[in-house]
Amino acid sequence: MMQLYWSPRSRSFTTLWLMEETGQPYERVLIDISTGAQKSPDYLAINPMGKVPALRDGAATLAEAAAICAYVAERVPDAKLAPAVGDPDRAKYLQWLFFAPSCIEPALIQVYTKLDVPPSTAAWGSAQQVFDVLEAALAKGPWLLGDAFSAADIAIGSGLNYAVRLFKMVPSRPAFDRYLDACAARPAFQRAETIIAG
Ligand SMILES: N[C@@H](CCC(=O)N[C@@H](CS)C(=O)NCC(=O)O)C(=O)O
Repeated sequence: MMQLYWSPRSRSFTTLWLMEETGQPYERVLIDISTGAQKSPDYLAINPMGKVPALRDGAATLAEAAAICAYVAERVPDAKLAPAVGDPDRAKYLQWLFFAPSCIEPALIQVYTKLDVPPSTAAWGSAQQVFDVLEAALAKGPWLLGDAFSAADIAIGSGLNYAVRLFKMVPSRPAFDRYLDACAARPAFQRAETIIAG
């Protein structure tokens, strides 16, 4: 059984939602970041960044929420969380999966710190551009890949929910509201919300 290392009220939410979507049993291992448990030698051996979430699957361990999304989507193919290799939709699936940590995360840090970086230098362009591009991608819906929900929606939906609804760092837009309502209506999302509350 896979083990998910997590902490309440943290970015572990993405991976809790993911594991709940698989419908498979998994074990939650509490690493309470308010106690510093994430800096213990045992945990640093799993994630040298000393951050949650992380995952153990037998002899394999990995960290980084988006990587865990990719890993679990492949590990539990019956959950249909990723287009198969060779399916043209897999291209956009990978693009949006990487967009979450590569563009949404730094865009939010930019909003938070008011960091002034030329858009041509910043890997994410600008926060404005990131959310404009996301709005266009979500215009049709219901999901990033159209009718098929995927692990990319878990990575992007978690980030957007954090930015728009939990921390109100980014003003909502009609496409964001529709998408976040659809995410929040998923039973797995709701179970993850209960777990993350601690
Ligand atoms: N890049 C990581 C970020 C994980 C992260 O920022 N985790 C925070 C909680 S939200 C953490 O563990 N902080 C504790 C610390 O740094 O001591 C991911 O996407 O999984």
